[in-house]
Amino acid sequence: MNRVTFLLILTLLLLSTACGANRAADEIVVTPPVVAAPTMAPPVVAAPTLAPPTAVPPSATPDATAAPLPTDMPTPTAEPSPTPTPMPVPETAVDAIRLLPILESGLSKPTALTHAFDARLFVTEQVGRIRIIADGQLLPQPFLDISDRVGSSSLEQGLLSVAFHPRYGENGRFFVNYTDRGGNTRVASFQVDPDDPNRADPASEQILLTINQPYANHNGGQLQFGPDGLLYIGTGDGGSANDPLNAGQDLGTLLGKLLRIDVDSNPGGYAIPASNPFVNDDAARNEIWAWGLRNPWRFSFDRLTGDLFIADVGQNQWEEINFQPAESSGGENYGWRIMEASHCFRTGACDAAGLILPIFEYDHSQGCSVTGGYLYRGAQYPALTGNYFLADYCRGSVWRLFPAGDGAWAAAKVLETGRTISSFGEDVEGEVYLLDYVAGGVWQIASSE
Ligand SMILES: [Ca+2]
Repeated sequence: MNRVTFLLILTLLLLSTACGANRAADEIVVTPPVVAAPTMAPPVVAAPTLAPPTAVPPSATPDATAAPLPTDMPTPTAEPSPTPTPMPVPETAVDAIRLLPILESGLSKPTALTHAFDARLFVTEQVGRIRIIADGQLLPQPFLDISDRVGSSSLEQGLLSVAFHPRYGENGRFFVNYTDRGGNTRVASFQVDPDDPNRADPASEQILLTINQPYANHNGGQLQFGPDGLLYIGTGDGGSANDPLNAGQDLGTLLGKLLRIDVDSNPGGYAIPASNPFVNDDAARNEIWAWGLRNPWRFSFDRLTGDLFIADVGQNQWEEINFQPAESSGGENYGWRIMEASHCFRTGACDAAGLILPIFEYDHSQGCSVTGGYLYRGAQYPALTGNYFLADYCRGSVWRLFPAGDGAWAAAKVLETGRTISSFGEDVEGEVYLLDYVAGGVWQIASSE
C-alpha cells in the first residue's frame, strides 16, 4: 500500500485504540445533571463567555490538515477554582497561534520533550530511546537507548517521559518512566557519561519504583520535578475501562494517583517527604500526593508561580484539566471514578463532597483524549504569556486557558492543527513545543501576529 493509505490506516488504528473500548457509548449523548461543587467551591456556575472558535491563520501551517469543526459548539465549562489564586489576565490576549517547525520528521513515536538546563531539546521515543535536538538538528546518536528493556507493544506503553534532576549540572542524574517487557511501570534513574554530554550510560540504571500494571492501558507516565525539588509521578488507574479496581478512590494503591517522592535523601532509592499528605494514615500509601485520577498522561508546573495543571484523560465522554494552586499541601481528590470531569460517572447523581472539579472540560464531540501542556512563560511571544495550552490527541485542536478573574478560567480554541499531538514540552527559556506522534516531529508554539 502507498504511504498515504498506510498513514490513514495507522491513524484509524490509533484513534480506535486511544479512544477506549466502549466506542458505542460514545454515540450516546447522556449528560447527567451537573453536580454542585463540593465544600470549598461555590456551586457550579455557567461558563464564562467563551471566545468563538478562531480561524486557522493562513499559511501558518502549510502542511497541517485542519480538522472539521463540530457543527454545534459544545459547552465547555470553566469552574471556579476551589482555592482561587489571583492571577493577572494577560494584557494581550492571544486569538490564535501558529506552529513553527523545529523538526518535521525523523523521530519515532515521540512521547515527551524537555530540556537539561541548556539549549538542547530532549525527546523520548516510545520504543525506549531519548534523542537530542541541538541547533535545530536531530543528533543521530541517541542520548540513551534502553529499548532492550522497554515494552511498547501497546499504544500507551513504552518510554513515556524523562526529567532531569534540578542539580543535573552537578550530579548528571536524570529519571525516566517506562513500561517494562512485562507491561509494568518503572521509574528509574540514569547517569550521563562524564566524558560525553550527549550520551548517557544505559548500564547506570537504578530502579526506584516498580508498579504492577493489571492492564496494558492507563499507565500515566509523566515525571516532573516540582518547585519543591521533589519528583512528581503521574500514574493511571491500571487500565481496562470503568476503573475495575476502583484504584482512583483507593488510597491503598499507587494506581490512579499523583505521587511525590524525594530522590535525594536515600541513595539508590527514594524517601517519603515528611509533608506528604497521607504519611500518618496507615491505610494509605505514603507516596500519594493527590488521588482520584484516571490517566493523568501529562501534568506540568507553572515555572513562575508553581501552580500545577493536571490533564486527566477521560473515558467516553469528558476530558478535563485540573488546577492545583502552588500553596496546596496535597491530598486533593480529583474525583475519578465517582465523576468524569464535572459529571457523575454512569449515574444520574453522586456524592461529590470533597472532590475537586476541573477548571476546564470538553466532551467527545470535540476529541477523544486530552494532552495537557504548559503555561507559557517564555520571552519570545509576550502575547502568549499567562496562557495554558492543551490539545486533543485525536483531533489536533489546541486550546488556551487563561484567568478570567476571581479564580475562574476561560477557554478558547486557538488552532486546528490536524496533528496527532502526543505531548507538549518546555525548553530552558520557557518556550513551548508540541510533538506530532505520527509525523515524528516537533513544532514551537508562536503567536499569530
Ligand atoms: Ca476528575
